[in-house]
Amino acid sequence: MLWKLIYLLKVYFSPLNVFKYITFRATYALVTSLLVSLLLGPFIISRLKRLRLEQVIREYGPQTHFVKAGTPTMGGILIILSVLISSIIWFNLSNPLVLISLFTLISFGILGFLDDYIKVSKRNPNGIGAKKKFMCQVVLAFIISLLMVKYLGNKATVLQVPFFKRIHPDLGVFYIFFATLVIVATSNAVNITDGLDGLAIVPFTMCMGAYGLIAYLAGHIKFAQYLNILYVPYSGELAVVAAAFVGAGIGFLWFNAHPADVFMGDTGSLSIGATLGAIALMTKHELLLPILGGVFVIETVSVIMQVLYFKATGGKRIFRMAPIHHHYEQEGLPESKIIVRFWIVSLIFVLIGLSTLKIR
Ligand code: 57M
Repeated sequence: MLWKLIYLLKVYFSPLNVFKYITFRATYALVTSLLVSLLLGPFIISRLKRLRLEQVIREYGPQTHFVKAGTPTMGGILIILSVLISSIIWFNLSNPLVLISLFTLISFGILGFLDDYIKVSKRNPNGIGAKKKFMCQVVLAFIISLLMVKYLGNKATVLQVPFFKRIHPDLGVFYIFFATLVIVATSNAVNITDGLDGLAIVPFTMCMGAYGLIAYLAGHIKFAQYLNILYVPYSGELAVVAAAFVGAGIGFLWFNAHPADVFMGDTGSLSIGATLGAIALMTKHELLLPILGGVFVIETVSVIMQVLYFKATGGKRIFRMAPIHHHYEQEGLPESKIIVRFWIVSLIFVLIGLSTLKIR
């Protein structure tokens, strides 16, 4: 928001006119959140250590994880703070879609923080409890979905289908439930994926970068017409929001890269996942999320397959351990190799997803 004050000074210094451009503010929102996360990181990590907010490792997990015991968790605080500081300077806080994004980040961040805090401070691996956490996610996502329908206007309940420019199903009142499902599913998919150093933050950052580009195009009537995508008024400002997340994601990776100095915790995974789902919905490209976020889909499906097969066969497993990143660990692959290969797969999914903007 501070950018508006600087912009007003353009009467005295005309180059300040550049502050009104989304591309300019997105660039500096990314730079700001990146620098803030790099500067705040060591301080936050030292505070998490001093407060003994450290990860407890499950005994039945991969042996290679035992050395991780004591790694500070709840590092998602760093991601959230970096985005919020960048938002004060560069976001258009009078834009309802921007405010919905921030409400999603903060509300799911508080939920994740409470879960982490109980797990770590009370040494209770159940946290606030899976059922209670899920219900809170559903209630928050439902509220966020109601806000979206209110501010996205008459196109709110319309879906765009990748590859098919003329198919625009309108879900009507059912859109609220669909949107709630997208937000909860994305939040939990990122949460499940966050099981190796950097494994969740890089695909998330790639997806956010893609949605930043999509938001810019969908919010620009000429680009929207050229690409035959729905023009979503005011969604262009979500490009600045997405850019801030990209910067915060890269900054967090500086500390979460293998061997990680900090884990994001549910504080991070639930909040960034929910916000990714919300931005996918607000740019009206929610059906692109399973393609762009292909790694999150693979991770989640591997768990569903494992649990269903385990129950159906009375104890047999498809994978040596789910989610699938643990399967490769049990196969003997080094963690760093698994992580980088998942990043490469994520990049392929993002490029395929973005190509659908043209192939339609
Ligand atoms: C989220 N949490 C990590 C860290 C991170 C149903 C089942 C799939 C649930 C799943 C589960 O518990 N998921 C919870 C994954 C945990 O990471 C913490 O959690 C936060 C994210 N929410 O920020 O604070 C562990 O992951 C490792 N880690 C890193 N680097 C990172 O940057 O190494 C995390 C971030 C950390 C650390 O070791 O402790 C997690 O894995 O729990 N359960 C599982 O994923 C378990 N799978 C399992 O039980 N499979 C079963 C059935 C149920 C499918 C099977 O295959 O038969 C595995 N995870 C672990 N141990 N840790 C296996 C057992």
